[in-house]
Amino acid sequence: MALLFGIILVSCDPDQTLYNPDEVPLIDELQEQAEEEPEEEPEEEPEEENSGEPTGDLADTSGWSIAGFSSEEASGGEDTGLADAIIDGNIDTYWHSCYSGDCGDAEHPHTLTVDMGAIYGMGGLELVQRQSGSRQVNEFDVEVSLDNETFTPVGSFTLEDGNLEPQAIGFDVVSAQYFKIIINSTHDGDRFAALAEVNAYVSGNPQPSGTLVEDRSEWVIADVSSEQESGETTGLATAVLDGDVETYWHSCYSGECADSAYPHQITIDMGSEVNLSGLQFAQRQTLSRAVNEITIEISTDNETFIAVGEFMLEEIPDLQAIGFSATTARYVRVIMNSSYDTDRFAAMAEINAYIQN
Ligand SMILES: [Ca+2]
Ligand SMILES: [Ca+2]
Repeated sequence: MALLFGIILVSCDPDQTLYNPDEVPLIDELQEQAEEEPEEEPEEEPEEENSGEPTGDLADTSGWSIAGFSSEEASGGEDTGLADAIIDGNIDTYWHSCYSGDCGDAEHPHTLTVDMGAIYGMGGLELVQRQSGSRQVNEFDVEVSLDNETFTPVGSFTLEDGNLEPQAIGFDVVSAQYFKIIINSTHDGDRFAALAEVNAYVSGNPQPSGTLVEDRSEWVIADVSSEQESGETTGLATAVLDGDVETYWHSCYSGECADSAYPHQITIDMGSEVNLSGLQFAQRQTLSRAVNEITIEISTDNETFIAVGEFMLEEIPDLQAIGFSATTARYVRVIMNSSYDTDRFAAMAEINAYIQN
């Protein structure tokens, strides 16, 4: 607090500058000063309260990408200066608005658009200021979109000056795949801005973009941990591909495989590579042996599998979808980690996929 109080005192005094001559400025600050016009001291404005508490939990950002930005600093003088530094999970790397080259005159508003890869129920953001305390974001707007074309405003917010901890903002839950941060001012009153990290508060399973596969006739079961060959309708893994929610795969409970237990898994061969953006599930319609926690993995060769995320299926008979960042895949493996009844058996009526063209 003492440091913050000191900074405010200095910035209010027109006879002093923000830069302490006893300190050696950072290289990028020297570059910024060299290119900027002298500015009047910014007026002190009362801090606005953020609108409310966020709803949901912080998202898994591993499938995220940058969908757009107004400018970024690519000179290498920043660590890294590029827009994708805000989603790399490292608070010491940051995006910086451009101050060199053709874009060197970039000024507010600065924008950053993030593609979350799937459609989330989004109820807030967590943002981290640049850790040096320079170019701290002050006022910003947030807009969201399903297609990266039509954006809807969700609110105007502020970040605290000199608070290097994650700062949360909340808004009414909205469906979004993309969110845009529009930075309107920084606390130093200058035209530059920087931001170290951003994450979103989300709730529920992400929903897929793209379209549901209509024809699964070329699909086959590539592997299954166990299946029940008698006594079920039908019990075999192929039942998840027959288009009938009344037929279902059931983990083995008789014969030599009768001790099969979690984790269970089904691996589907979709016959050719697709741009896979999600899966659709139907639990066994009686909800007996309903599956709870799952891990989804994908592969192009049925040998090397990449996890796209861990999810929880709902205990409902309705069709339910899970979306993730679209990725090329021919094989998809659903690893079932637990059941709602906590017993060792599992059942599943249908598995289908969403793909993007
Ligand atoms: Ca970062
Ligand atoms: Ca079926």
